[in-house]
Amino acid sequence: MEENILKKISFSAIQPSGTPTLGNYLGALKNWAALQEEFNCIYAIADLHALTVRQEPAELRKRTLAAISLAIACGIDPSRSLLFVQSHVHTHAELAWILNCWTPFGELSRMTQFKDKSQSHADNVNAGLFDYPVLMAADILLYNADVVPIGNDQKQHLELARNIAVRFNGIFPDVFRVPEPYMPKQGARVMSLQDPAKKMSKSDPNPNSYVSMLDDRDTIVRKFKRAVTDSGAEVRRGEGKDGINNLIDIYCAACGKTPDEVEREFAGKGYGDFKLAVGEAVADVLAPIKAEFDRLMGDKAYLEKVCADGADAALGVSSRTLRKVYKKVGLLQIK
Ligand code: AQP
Repeated sequence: MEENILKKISFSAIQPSGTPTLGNYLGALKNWAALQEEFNCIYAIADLHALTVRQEPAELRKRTLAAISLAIACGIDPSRSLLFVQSHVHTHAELAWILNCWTPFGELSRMTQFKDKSQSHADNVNAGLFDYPVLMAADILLYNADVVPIGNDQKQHLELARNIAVRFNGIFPDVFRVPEPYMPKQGARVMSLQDPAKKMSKSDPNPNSYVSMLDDRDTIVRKFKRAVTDSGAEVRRGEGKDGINNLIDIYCAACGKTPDEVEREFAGKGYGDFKLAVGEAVADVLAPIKAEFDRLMGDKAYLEKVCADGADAALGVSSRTLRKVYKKVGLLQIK
């Protein structure tokens, strides 16, 4: 990683729990590449987090390498940013354990993602699912991140990470830097195409609810055609029009237009025309990324070298923080 001491540090991660969606792209990956101008960026593929819901082992391995490839295809430059797989860097799980001992049970019980996922995975409400935000806090705090670019859905988890850092610093001064959230202006929360009250998620069992970043043009256009809207006809934002509001947001993020411009552009046209335009705009954005992804997946040796170099560098940085924490909390140090 090319570190510029004048730049602040940004940390983000994505779980290889499915193929990243348009939501992951507009809420995260798209901004990650741009952030490299302003920050020293650290990007992790959070495979340990993915284990909090059941994964098919061979699939998880494939998706982890694919996530590295997709991150690079979106413009993350491994010679400029730190890009690695979370389980390759043992300090993450180790710091998470220490932070567990400074995180009240009650605070974790309030996390809405835990409540939601406990319902959607009622047959497997495991301790890791409950502890997910503490591992996320460890990810961030290990690297002294100043900012964490996140979608709206991760705001509560980041607040928890900040609380953990402040509480820990209150007992052991100056150990952690307290991170700030960094929210994109557009596309911060992309909703499901089948239930626009729910966010778009890569692990949604209904593939029509999300656009995968690797879907082909016809599939993308078809999914938008089938997107659930209301019984109205005018392309206008409004109360009770979650589906159309979501499509307008997506179109704005894909084309760089404002909602007012979009409403003017589609004045007098119906939902059908609009859905087609959104589908085509999204397909245009994703096509070059998919082409680069396919090229990179053909060069496994390169992807594995990126992982190995990233893990080495991440271990170097994060070990310094972990050693400091171990010393502060009273774990015996030997040479
Ligand atoms: N629908 C979304 N809109 C905007 N941003 C989103 N993000 C996720 N979904 C949306 C942002 O993507 C980044 C990586 O997310 P993640 O993979 O770590 O976990 P997640 O938020 O739980 O994403 P998914 O797709 O919903 O995964 P599953 O289905 O496995 O739970 C984060 O910055 C997130 O805000």
